[in-house]
Amino acid sequence: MGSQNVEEHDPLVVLEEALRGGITLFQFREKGENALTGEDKLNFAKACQALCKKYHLPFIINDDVNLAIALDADGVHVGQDDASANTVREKIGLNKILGVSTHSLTEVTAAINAGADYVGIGPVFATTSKPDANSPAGTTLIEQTAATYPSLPIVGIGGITIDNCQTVIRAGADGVSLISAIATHNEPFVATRQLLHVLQQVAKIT
Ligand code: TZP
Ligand code: MG
Repeated sequence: MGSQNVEEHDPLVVLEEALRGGITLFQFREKGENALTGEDKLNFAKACQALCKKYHLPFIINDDVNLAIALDADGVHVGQDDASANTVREKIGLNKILGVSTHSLTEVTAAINAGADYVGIGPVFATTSKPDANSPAGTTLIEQTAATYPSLPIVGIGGITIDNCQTVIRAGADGVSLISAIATHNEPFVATRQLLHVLQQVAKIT
């Protein structure tokens, strides 16, 4: 999430409610038309990181490897158009989390070879949070990846809600990554709690 994804609440309130509600990792993703830049972005990132520390949860940064290094963040997430996963792994070292967005089995294999700790696969469903997202891809690549690399952590992303998140886990994902289902909910704490409950139910039977 970034400040640009939030509608009615203060983004730090949304983040703290999500942390209290049970998210397991936060990715700082400040980008797009209304995103903060420069000093404002830096200060907002620091405030998000402090909240994640308070709840003892990983704080990772999307795209901005230099910011991740400057803040000693817990990791970095890169897409196919960002710095190459190999370069990022070299820069951040082996003790940080590296996540890579992938859209084909070839990209998944390359991410593994570059030292990715997990892959993001999506958009599974239609999303309004990423204007340049590919068209919805469903769960096929999640299924193929889980079958090919059973021990690789997979997160599904894109248009995931309380009503469709179970499909993503059943397809073989280990977790879901989502923005609007929490960030634009009028009660982010309640939204997170409910998502967690539904995900725990499906995890028991998969
Ligand atoms: N990458 C693929 S879809 C997406 C990103 C960053 C946006 C996810 O946001 P939402 O609101 O959960 O669809
Ligand atoms: Mg990116």
